[in-house]
Amino acid sequence: MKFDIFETTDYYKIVVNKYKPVIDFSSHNTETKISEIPSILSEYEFEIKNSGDGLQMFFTFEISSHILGLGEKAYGIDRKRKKFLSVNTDPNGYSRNKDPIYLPIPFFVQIFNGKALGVFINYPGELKFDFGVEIYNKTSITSNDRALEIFVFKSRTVHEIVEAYFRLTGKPFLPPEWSIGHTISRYSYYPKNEVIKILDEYAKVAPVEAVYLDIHYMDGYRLFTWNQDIFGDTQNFLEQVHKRGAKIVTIVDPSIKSDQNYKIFREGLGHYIETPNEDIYYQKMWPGDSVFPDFLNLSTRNFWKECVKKWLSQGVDGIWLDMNEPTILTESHLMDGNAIHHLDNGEKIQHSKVRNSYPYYQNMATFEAFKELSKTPFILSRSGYAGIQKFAAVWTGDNIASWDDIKLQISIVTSLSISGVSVTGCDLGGFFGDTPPEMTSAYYRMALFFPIYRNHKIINGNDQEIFLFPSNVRKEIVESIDLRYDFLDYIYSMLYRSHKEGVPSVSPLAYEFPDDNDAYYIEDEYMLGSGLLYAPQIYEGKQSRTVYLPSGTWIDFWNRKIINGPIYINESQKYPIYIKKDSCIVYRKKVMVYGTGRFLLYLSGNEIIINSDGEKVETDSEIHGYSVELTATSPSSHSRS
Ligand code: MIG
Repeated sequence: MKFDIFETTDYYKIVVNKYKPVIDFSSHNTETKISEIPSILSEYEFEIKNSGDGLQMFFTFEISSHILGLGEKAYGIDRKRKKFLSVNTDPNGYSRNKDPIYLPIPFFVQIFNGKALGVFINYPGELKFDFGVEIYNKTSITSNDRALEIFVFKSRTVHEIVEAYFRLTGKPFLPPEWSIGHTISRYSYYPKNEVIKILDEYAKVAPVEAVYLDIHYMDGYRLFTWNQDIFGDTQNFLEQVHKRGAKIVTIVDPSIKSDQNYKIFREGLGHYIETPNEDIYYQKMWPGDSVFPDFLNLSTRNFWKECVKKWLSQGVDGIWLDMNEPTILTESHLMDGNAIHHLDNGEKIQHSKVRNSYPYYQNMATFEAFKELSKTPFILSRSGYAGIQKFAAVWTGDNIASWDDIKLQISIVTSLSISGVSVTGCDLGGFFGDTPPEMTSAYYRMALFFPIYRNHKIINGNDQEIFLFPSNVRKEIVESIDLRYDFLDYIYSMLYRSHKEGVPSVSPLAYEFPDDNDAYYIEDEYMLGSGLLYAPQIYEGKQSRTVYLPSGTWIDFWNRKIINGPIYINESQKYPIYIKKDSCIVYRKKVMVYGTGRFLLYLSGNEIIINSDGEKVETDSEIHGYSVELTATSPSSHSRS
């Protein structure tokens, strides 16, 4: 086994067998080569050995350890006593305990006895993670390849490790404000008059910031075309949508129809993934036989960028990148592992060794297209890899509507966020299945503080436009949407902070309270920023629930009652929201400071720093801040009118 170790102030990097990373995150860092084995590795009895054609790595795993991270997994937040596969995969719909799904991230934090170990395996081929399953007292990671690189973070606290991971793989992009409002989607809305009608109906009940157009808008599923019969006079269509204050986000797949008469196919020749015999690799996708841009290659990315620029120039506002694991329409959904990518240095490399980096590079090129047009980027991507947060928002794909899924989405979305992907959300209402109205309402309630808030449904599922719902449920959902808008400035501020400082937006309680064993069992509550805890009512037919508040002083947002944690309480409020002492939120455009501190916010297009008195410092913009007195009996509660 040959490996070299390098260090920076943030991490040790173990380069095995001279691995040249397909995504080089550390090239900008000043690293020093070291010859000693760092003590953190000895402490965890780190071991690496050959196993089959690949490698196996081991770390000690104590019985009371907890494991956070790994990106998008359809499991609870604590990954201990579980095995996971890191291969971008379209699972054909998923419910709890399906693995893998679309966006695994090979980064995890192991917490034990008040100390944390952070590990990131930078290798975009298949990896297996095993946290104490095959070997009771070991974390083990297996690859199919002998060359890869391992980052072990130097810090021993969860927050510092996650922040160092953000520094290494990149801070999240800042989404445009419209993208975090209420947005709607359907597989598929068409023709254009229907879209306009839906917007007009919605206008009577609730705000809609954007409509997502699914695959049927295209001409025979050819990328970057409109079906003229249903979206003819596109300029007029886009104008009408924009006049109604909404944006248009169009789906774009990676599959290009293999058709000599299709201009984009011809222009892209030379840029497609190949077979080992240097033929063009093709497979079935929506348009029939399709070819796939080789995004790992710079000239391919430039070709793609030009296509996206032309497309956006019409007035399209955002791009929705689906099927980019990449997925094809075969039984396994997986491309042939022997298909060939061409790297920029001329090297050829098998798909199986780079698969997970495919959506990363596709998103990079798409993002640059926005930038070159000086347009605020907005991409919603289904798949990705470590670092995807620099380019895109991510949604959790084809969930199957159920009461358990409503809870599961909290774990998935918050785990993505602490794995770097802070702009995330799930299909409200659930993608697969007929969702009863009150269940759709529970999705809206649960996701109240998720960065992305988009209603979406499969082609043969029930209609879930809320103006169609029975009046009692409609009222309930409108109430959730209104409440989200009351907090929208705070949600946006937390995304701004994530973008600026490289920290998660939403998180599981265990991220904020890693030394609290109980917190790892709490999967029906989440935090937004470090100051707001939300415990949604998500249990079928129940109006109350148990809420856990970890150690510290909490303020019930609705009645300003002070509650000292750790404590389990029974809560029957419709929207149980608690503010941690010494934090700051924004509600209905008011900045509210609870206790003391100094806080970074983003309001009306400006960065604002607030001091303890609720006064702005270091800014010119107008704000109406005040500090909230921390008394148990304050009469001036701000309950909803
Ligand atoms: O399932 O484009 O996850 O959101 O509506 C087939 C059609 C492909 C999967 C996406 C889903 C989208 C659908 N797509």
